[in-house]
Amino acid sequence: SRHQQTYGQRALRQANPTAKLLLETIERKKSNLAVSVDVTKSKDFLSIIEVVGPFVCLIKTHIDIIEDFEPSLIEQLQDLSKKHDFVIFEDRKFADIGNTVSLQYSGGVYKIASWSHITNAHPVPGPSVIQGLSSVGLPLGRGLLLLAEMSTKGTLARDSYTEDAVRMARSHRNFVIGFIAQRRMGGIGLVDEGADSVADEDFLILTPGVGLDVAGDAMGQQYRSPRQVIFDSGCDVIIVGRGIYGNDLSLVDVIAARAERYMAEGWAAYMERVGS
Ligand code: 5FU
Repeated sequence: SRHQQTYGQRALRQANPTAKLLLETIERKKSNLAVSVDVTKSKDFLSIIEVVGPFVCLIKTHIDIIEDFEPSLIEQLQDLSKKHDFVIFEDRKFADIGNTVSLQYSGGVYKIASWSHITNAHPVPGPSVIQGLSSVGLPLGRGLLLLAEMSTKGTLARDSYTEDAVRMARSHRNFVIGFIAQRRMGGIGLVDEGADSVADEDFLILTPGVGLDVAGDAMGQQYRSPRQVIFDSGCDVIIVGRGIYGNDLSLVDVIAARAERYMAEGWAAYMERVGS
């Protein structure tokens, strides 16, 4: 089945340029690791990306938590993306009417669409959230992930909500490249409508809530291991934040070593999955 194909084989079949870029980057760097850089100072943000850059396929940002944000930070992020060959994902979680999200995505202080290859949206408003974002992002070749599931305790994104997210994505396959989710979905499997077109769809599954040393945090986060995520659940990319940058941002060698460890575990689980 699809999830036993290699990332490189899957890249060849993707029509969306961002989905293709991510799969090609994973294959080239032999890394299915994304690092979530959730720090509040530009200096720390850049120094963490500089040290983990060689080990990642993707850097995930929350640009609105940076206290000393200036537009030049985006140029530096883009320079690092070229230098280290990674894709950029602003984890904005849009969730409003189409007109509002199109303005939030294109404008304001951050102008997310101008620099972030990938962003994401909650399905809660219905298909109009995709239409609004797509009006901005599709002409730029961007890709969207729908939040079909979350990693948090007590999440409401489950059962029929998750199935409807898959149906929404299916109707917008030119722009929706996959899901934030805890397991493989789309294609044959969850919400299999039986159509031929379903058999050849290939959504990317990016999965947060990954950690090797602790089970969760004090605010509802829940962690699983790279092997549980990639091998057991058939996801494509592990997203790791505090498990890599830790709580002492000055320990750059330790941060690099942790990134290397998660990269190795994520890749070993993938090799096991594709049977090589
Ligand atoms: F959609 C989600 C989700 O379901 N869980 C998450 O943890 C997003 N996240 C993000 O992944 C969250 O906003 C953080 O940026 C990151 C996880 O960070 P951690 O430090 O690895 O817990």
